Amino acid sequence: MSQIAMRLLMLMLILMFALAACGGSASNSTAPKTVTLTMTEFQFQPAEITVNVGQPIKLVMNNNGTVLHDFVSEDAQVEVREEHGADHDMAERHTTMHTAVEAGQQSTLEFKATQPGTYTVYCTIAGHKEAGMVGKLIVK
Ligand SMILES: [Cu+2]
Repeated sequence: MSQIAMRLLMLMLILMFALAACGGSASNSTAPKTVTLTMTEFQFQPAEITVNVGQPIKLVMNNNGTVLHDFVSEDAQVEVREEHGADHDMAERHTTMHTAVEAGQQSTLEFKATQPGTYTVYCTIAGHKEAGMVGKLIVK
C-alpha cells in the first residue's frame, strides 16, 4: 500500500470515530430536556409544566417583565442538580425549588422529579401569586 493510500485510510478511520462520537452524544438519554418558561407581570407561560419521574429537566426561565420574579415550589418532590439564578433572600420559607430571575434576564434550574404528583409553583414576591403568578408542576 502506498504512503498516500495509508494516510487516506487513517483519515477515514478518524472521521468514522468522530462521527460515531457525535451520534453517541446526540442520542444520550441523560442529556436534560429543556423546558422554557416565560415570566411577566403577572404570569408564568406556560402555567403548567409536565415532566416524567427521573427525567433530567433543564428549566430555562426568561423574565420578560419589568421586576424580579421567582419560581418556587414548597411541595415538589425533586432533586435539584444545578441552579443559576439571581440572588434572592428567601428568609425562613421552606422551598424544594427556588430560582429568581431579574427583569430582562434568564436563569436556569436543572432538576429531576422523584415522585409523581401535581405540585404548586408560584412567585414569592409580595402580591404576585395573588395576581396570577401561580402554576403547576405535573409529574407523571
Ligand atoms: Cu413575580
